Amino acid sequence: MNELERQQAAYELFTRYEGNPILTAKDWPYPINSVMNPAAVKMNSETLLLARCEDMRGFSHLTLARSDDGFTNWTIDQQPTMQADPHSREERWALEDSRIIWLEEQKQYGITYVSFSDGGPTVSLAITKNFKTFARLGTLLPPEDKDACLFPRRFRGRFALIHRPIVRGEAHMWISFSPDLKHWGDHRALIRTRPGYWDCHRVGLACQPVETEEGWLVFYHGVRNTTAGAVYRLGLTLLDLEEPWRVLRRSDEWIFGPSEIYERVGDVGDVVFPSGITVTKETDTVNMYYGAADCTIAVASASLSRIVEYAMASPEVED
Ligand code: BMA
Repeated sequence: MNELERQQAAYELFTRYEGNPILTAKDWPYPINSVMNPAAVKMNSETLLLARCEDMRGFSHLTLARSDDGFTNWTIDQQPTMQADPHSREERWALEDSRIIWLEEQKQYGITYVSFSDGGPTVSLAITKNFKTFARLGTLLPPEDKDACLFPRRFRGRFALIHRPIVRGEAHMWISFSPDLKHWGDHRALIRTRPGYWDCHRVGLACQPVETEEGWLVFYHGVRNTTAGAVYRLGLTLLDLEEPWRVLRRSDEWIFGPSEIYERVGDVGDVVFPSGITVTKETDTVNMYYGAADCTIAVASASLSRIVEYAMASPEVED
């Protein structure tokens, strides 16, 4: 692929579902202002979304929606599935933006989410087998931190976590390691903002990492601040399969950005915020779920092999 072919491929990777947005506040069984930024996973043959809902105080909680085909006929929990505990300093204000990964060793799903603590946003972990009962394991790292997800298994004996701390006012993606999912260290900057680019002001993990033969596909959101506000778009990286702290490839261009009216206009306009992806290897398809303009949830689909092909055609990253 030459550069122009690669840009064309980036533009064509994802196709929006014609029924977008698939979930809005009006679909909810109880009053909310908006719904956005869902974690996504397939359990048995069902698609589960753990959506962030903002109530009319401006506080968020997480609620589960399920569908057989991942596009229509959503069954939504009648009340919040995971609420912030107002008596806990750790999650005083809200629960936001979760990601889900299947933990192979624990044989449970690991849910990393933002808990808005007294001291600012931070990353917490809960585990569940069934999305009905949840064991909350507490915060993983100090504030200010967001956009986190575990990998499904250990690397050289240690679990790995991608997250996005704010350090010296800068928002880069980091990777940290733990022997027990509780004590974290060996923190390393993984993916940085790029001066001049569409992702020059902030980057953060989008969906949970996707394992392929070529490496881990890690989608991330990139932000550019403009005179009209921040624009949130999606980029792609490929991490080494055995050593995920090594970034092999990174897309030059964004691969998905706000263009439809429901992505451009809302509580926060010009935002696409993918946070969950489901993969069906038999049909070579992925469904990517995203918050649109901090108001609704939408979905776009792509061919997994074309994403990998595009990632392999993207520039190599120097250490
Ligand atoms: C980020 C997060 C997301 C939100 C996005 C756009 O910082 O707070 O939840 O969707 O901003 O407003």
